[in-house]
Amino acid sequence: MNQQDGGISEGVTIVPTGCCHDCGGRCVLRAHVKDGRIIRFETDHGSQPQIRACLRGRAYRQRLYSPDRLKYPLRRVGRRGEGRFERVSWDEALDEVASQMKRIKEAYGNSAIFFAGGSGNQGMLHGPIPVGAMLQAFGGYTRIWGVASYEGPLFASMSTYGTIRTGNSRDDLLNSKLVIMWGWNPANTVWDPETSFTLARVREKGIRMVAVDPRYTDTAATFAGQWIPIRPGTDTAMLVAMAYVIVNEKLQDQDFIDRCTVGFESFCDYLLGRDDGVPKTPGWAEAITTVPAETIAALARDYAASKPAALIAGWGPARAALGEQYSRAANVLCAITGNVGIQGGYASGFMRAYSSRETASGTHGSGNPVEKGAPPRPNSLNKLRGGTNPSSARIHSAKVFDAMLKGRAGGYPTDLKMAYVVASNFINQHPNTNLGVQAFQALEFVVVHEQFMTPTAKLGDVVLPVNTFMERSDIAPPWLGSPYYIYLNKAVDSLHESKSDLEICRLLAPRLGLPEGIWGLPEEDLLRGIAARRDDIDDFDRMKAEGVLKVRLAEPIVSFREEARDPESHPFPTLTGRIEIFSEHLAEMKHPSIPPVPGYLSHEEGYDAPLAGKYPLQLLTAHYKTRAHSTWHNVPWMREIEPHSVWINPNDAESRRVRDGELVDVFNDRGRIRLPAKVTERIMPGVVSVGQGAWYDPDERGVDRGGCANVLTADAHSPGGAHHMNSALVQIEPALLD
Ligand SMILES: Nc1nc2c(c(=O)[nH]1)N[C@H]1C(S)=C(S)[C@@H](COP(=O)(O)OP(=O)(O)OC[C@H]3O[C@@H](n4cnc5c(=O)[nH]c(N)nc54)[C@H](O)[C@@H]3O)O[C@H]1N2
Ligand SMILES: Nc1nc2c(c(=O)[nH]1)N[C@H]1C(S)=C(S)[C@@H](COP(=O)(O)OP(=O)(O)OC[C@H]3O[C@@H](n4cnc5c(=O)[nH]c(N)nc54)[C@H](O)[C@@H]3O)O[C@H]1N2
Ligand code: SF4
Ligand SMILES: [Mo]
Repeated sequence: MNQQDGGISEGVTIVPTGCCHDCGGRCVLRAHVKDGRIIRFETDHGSQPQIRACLRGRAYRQRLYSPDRLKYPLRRVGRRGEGRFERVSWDEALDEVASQMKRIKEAYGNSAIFFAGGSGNQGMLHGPIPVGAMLQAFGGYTRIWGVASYEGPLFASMSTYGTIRTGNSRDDLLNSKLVIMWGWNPANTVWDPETSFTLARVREKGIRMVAVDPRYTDTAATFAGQWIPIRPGTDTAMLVAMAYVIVNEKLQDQDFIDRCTVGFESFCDYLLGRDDGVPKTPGWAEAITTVPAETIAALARDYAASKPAALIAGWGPARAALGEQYSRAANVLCAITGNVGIQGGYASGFMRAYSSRETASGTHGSGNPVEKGAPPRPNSLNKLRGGTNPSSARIHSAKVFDAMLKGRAGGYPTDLKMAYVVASNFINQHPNTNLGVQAFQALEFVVVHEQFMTPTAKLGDVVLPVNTFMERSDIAPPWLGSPYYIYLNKAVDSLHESKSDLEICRLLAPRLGLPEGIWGLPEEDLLRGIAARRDDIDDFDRMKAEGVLKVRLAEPIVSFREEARDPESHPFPTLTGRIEIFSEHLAEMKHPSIPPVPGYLSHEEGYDAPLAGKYPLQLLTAHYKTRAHSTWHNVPWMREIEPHSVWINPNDAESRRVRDGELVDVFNDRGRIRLPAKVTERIMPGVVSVGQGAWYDPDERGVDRGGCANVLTADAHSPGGAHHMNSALVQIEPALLD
């Protein structure tokens, strides 16, 4: 492993490690360590596909060695949230946490403990994983359903295809004749490290690429030959109108439809307006989407004629009111053109391509005692294996704040009394941040494991300093589904008094009266155990030495290859064994917002809602180039590259006297944020965008000077679980000088 490399510089050891925040990647870093300090990073320059780190990973020294790292355990003094803390010893801090946990368990039962395990660390050993196991051994906890990232696409993928494994190997895009990147911006969001490189090759090969996005993204600018701006929240209308053109002009793949799908006729009834009298023509969609009817019809014809073609429906448009409908409609368009199960085609869906199989059950299991015996919640896909856990003991992540405030009286499964926060900037990253502050204020106890004093840590009663992945060892699987693992060798000792989440559990478990269990074992033994349960990690020592294991596949992945060829012998994993354009399972839900065939519906914060009279701008809260969520927010190099701002079209700016670079207020009934305006043609009129993840920082009047997007987003979700983070109506005005 730690090879000495005299060619680099005297006394430097190169440690193969990596980066594994929740950023769309998981990349190789090779740390040059001298005298116990990392002096520079390199990345993968080995065999293709290379797992090359992005700008954020390369800047990791500024995060690791930041003067703002939490250095020792802290205990709140003064009001919760005031931000005043005193330094305490680890013993004092852990005794306090253990005694509060025992008290709360005794008084209210385990379901009163809310576990906010976030996405900050994506390694398989550290972060929330050991804490979840500890809480489970302690008698259980309440947790969320409704993952902000993808609950809509997941619901759609499961209900259409019965699985989340719907992707093809990334380089299969080179076999496509047309690539439609719908609400998908991997030039910023990575979506596995080889994606941008592949898109560059696709472009070089002369394959036509189209971007459909209200913003002229870096992806559109770099790769696409055509940008189609579309009004947010209306994509379903355009997809449905494309299907109308295809069916009307008989461009569908009828053979594929007959062999592999159910419900095409019902879908045609909807398209042709047989049930509601409204044919879903391009003209109908133009009025809704602002996309010219000719553009819609041309893209439909092009997509149907350019077989194989890849329609990649990103998750951003699905992180919105009725996001499930958009994802379902995209899946159905892929299916009716027969682009499923073939090279160069794409099924869309959830889009995981590769995933290893666990050969034995993990140590952490899914036996949370609090969920035992709870019936499935309404609208869950409880008849399908592999969807979101349908337990009605869980609380949707958009409603946790409301649940904390109202409890059982508000119809929630329990009364929450404490939050155990690990690797999550919960307040900042969940909708309606101002409500979140109130909710956290109402709890009896809050403990936070963190690396920095985030807006959430500030609400802690006890804050425990955690080390980073440079200071411990771990294994990380890919973000979405490329075939590789990275092994993160510990590069330097833990800084200050910080410890890993695992070490914290090791010290806390005995205080909670729990046996040593897994926490007593050395890190490497645990990692060997994790690796041994994977059928594709055949050489642990080599992976550890090289810092990466690239799984060689016998052939590139094309999801549903067998199913599409011979659905009789290889049924799709749905209830009918076919792709479900019409879903009986959805029909049984009898929910007006879950039609059994996908369809366009308006909603309470749509462009045409009454509220738009007061708040006429549609807010997008896209994932930001220089941060992974709120992580890296406080890294100076990242701030320099792209300062935080609100994107606004010159038309909208002019009518509001907003000037480029000047401070503006973005507001609605939920709150007000203040940040500089970026006046740009790169966003369509009527739409503004605030990258998610900037740190909430309210002044004495409650104006958030940090520019946290979630001050403005609604704590709401669609019946299938989609978050509404891209469906907030707002207004903008120049900030008052003060
Ligand atoms: N740099 C960076 N990369 C990341 C992350 C990060 O925080 N920072 N986070 C990672 C994680 S955890 C996730 S889940 C993924 C998320 O990946 P995505 O969900 O794909 O990312 P977003 O940026 O939210 O959305 C993608 C695009 O959708 C567009 N969009 C939003 N609403 C609409 C709409 O109504 N219609 C259309 N057509 N387009 C719309 C946005 O303008 C944006 O360009 O990203 C991952 N990658
Ligand atoms: N408006 C809006 N909000 C969004 C989104 C959106 O598109 N729009 N996207 C959503 C999505 S897709 C996601 S996934 C969520 C992500 O939301 P979060 O999971 O809250 O992600 P982060 O904001 O990155 O916060 C992670 C925290 O973990 C800490 N951390 C890192 N490593 C460790 C570790 O090893 N141990 C511990 N204890 N802490 C660690 C970091 O310092 C950081 O503060 O945000 C969601 N929020
Ligand atoms: S932030 Fe993500 S994409 Fe960038 S280096 Fe780290 S793991 Fe890779
Ligand atoms: Mo996410």
